[in-house]
Amino acid sequence: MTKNQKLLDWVKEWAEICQPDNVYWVDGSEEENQRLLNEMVEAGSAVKLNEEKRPNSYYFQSDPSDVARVENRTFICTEKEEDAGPTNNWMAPDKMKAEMLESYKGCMKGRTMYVIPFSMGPLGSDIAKIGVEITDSAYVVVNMRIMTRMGKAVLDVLGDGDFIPCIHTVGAPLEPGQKDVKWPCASNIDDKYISHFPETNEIWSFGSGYGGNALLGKKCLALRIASTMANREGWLAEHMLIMGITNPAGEKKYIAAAFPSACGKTNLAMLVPSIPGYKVECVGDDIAWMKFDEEGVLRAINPEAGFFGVAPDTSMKTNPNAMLSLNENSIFTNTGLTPDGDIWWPAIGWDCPDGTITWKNEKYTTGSDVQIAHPNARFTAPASQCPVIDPLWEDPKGVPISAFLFGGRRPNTVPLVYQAKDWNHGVFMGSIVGSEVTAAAIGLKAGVRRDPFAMLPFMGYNMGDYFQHWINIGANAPAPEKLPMIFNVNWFRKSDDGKFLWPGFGDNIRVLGWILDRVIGKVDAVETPIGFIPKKEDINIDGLEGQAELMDELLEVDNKRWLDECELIAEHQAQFGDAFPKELKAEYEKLKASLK
Ligand code: OXD
Ligand code: MN
Repeated sequence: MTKNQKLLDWVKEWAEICQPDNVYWVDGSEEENQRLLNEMVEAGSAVKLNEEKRPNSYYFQSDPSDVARVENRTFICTEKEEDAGPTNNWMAPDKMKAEMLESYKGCMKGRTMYVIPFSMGPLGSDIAKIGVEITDSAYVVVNMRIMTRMGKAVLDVLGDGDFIPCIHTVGAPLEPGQKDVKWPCASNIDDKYISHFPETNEIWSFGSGYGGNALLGKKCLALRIASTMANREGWLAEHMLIMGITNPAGEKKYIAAAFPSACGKTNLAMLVPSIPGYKVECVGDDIAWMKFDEEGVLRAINPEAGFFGVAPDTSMKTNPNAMLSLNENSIFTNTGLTPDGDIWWPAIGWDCPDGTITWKNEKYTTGSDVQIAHPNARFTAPASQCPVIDPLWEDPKGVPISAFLFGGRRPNTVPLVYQAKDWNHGVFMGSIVGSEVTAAAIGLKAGVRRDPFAMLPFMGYNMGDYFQHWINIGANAPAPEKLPMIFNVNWFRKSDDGKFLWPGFGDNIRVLGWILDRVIGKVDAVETPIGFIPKKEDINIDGLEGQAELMDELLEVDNKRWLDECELIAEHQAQFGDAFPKELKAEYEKLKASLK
């Protein structure tokens, strides 16, 4: 086990509070994994999938009240409210802890308390961080085994060093003799809490067993807590994919890209290029931690070890490499379960078999009107199974980043691609990332939902201070000429009659190819008020029928529309008050002036 006294004391303290029937230290072995999975199958909370079709894979259905991250119950608890900023739910740490401790008392009665030591990042990397999650969910244990490096090896690396304590419970104690349900959780939304204490690096989660609410290494540690550590220590913890791109001349560069949820980040991270000669390799699909090395190069690691991807719409057409990653050793949650023991979701690429069991455990008969998979149904798959995983994806030094990409879903105004004029301008571009939403989709006013740097749900501190942190990273860069170039892309621009102007998916390599050419210094670009856009002839559209006629509209920068956009940007900036960096205000003024 461990001789780490802080860890031993902490586990003892929480065992006394939560009162589990027993405490079990997870070793991370395959034997242990099989035992836990078998126990869940026997208890009726998991189904083993057909061994011939999907070896060593398991199926789960959550409680219908516990299906996604609960943003309205996610809290940043700092002494001063302004340190959480205007975009987070805030509560004072003492008040939150007092309230939650009442709930934690006896919350694991009748259950096992699992202690999971885990590393975010390759074991021993000096960018990696060690956490320990206490949980009463075996589902969490088997998912953490895919998503992180976990178990005994982590304790060996930890020694008597420091760790980030993460407490999780499903919040459903069992009375003596009480039979467990398939997916225990707190049934009332107000009883769920996902609380972060960035000043003391602690995570307390109560009441949910699903995804980012429960697998605490991911959004809670690797983004919310890590973003505050990165701010203090001068590095970057970002909601970004990392990919390597090789061009036909054999030149390879790595880029990191941030997009709000539902913009195809996992698809882009492992894209299959539609034009010959290019190669894409995936380092990570969700999170990037980045630090300067001794030469002043910004290097990135993927802190995760697996993909926790949205299943619906994933298919051999939209993302063959994701589909191939989940052929075996995977976990599926809230998809459909077919009569022959496999999984199904909408747009998977074949018809749903008659008799499929839905995520709500109903039976589907052909033509019936039931929801087969929840829209946020997920697969958990080892990254090592991705056919295009990058050879350096576990390199403890990380990979050198040459470019950052931002983007969102913008049916108008924003061109297919444009490049920032310099670092601060690029930070400005990141700060205005957003996607168009329809009123129906989220029950709010239709318009652009700003999601700066795609970090809105994942910020551990004041977003205005975060913008300043990005400005400072540029200002203090050890070798400014080696800073990544910054780009914005928009795959989703539409014509006035509502048709997409760009094919997307594998054809996005055509835009990435231009970005690579800019990074290498192969092509010039056209300066516009918003930044540099490609010369039309520099984007390869060979073989795309009818595309040539669309390029002017796709790359158009309409000053009038951008002046309207400036009004919206001003509204967005106003919420940050004094925390808003003067450098970004200056970028805004420059943009406005150049549009007139
Ligand atoms: C995710 C998200 O689950 O960004 O990765 O919502
Ligand atoms: Mn994400």
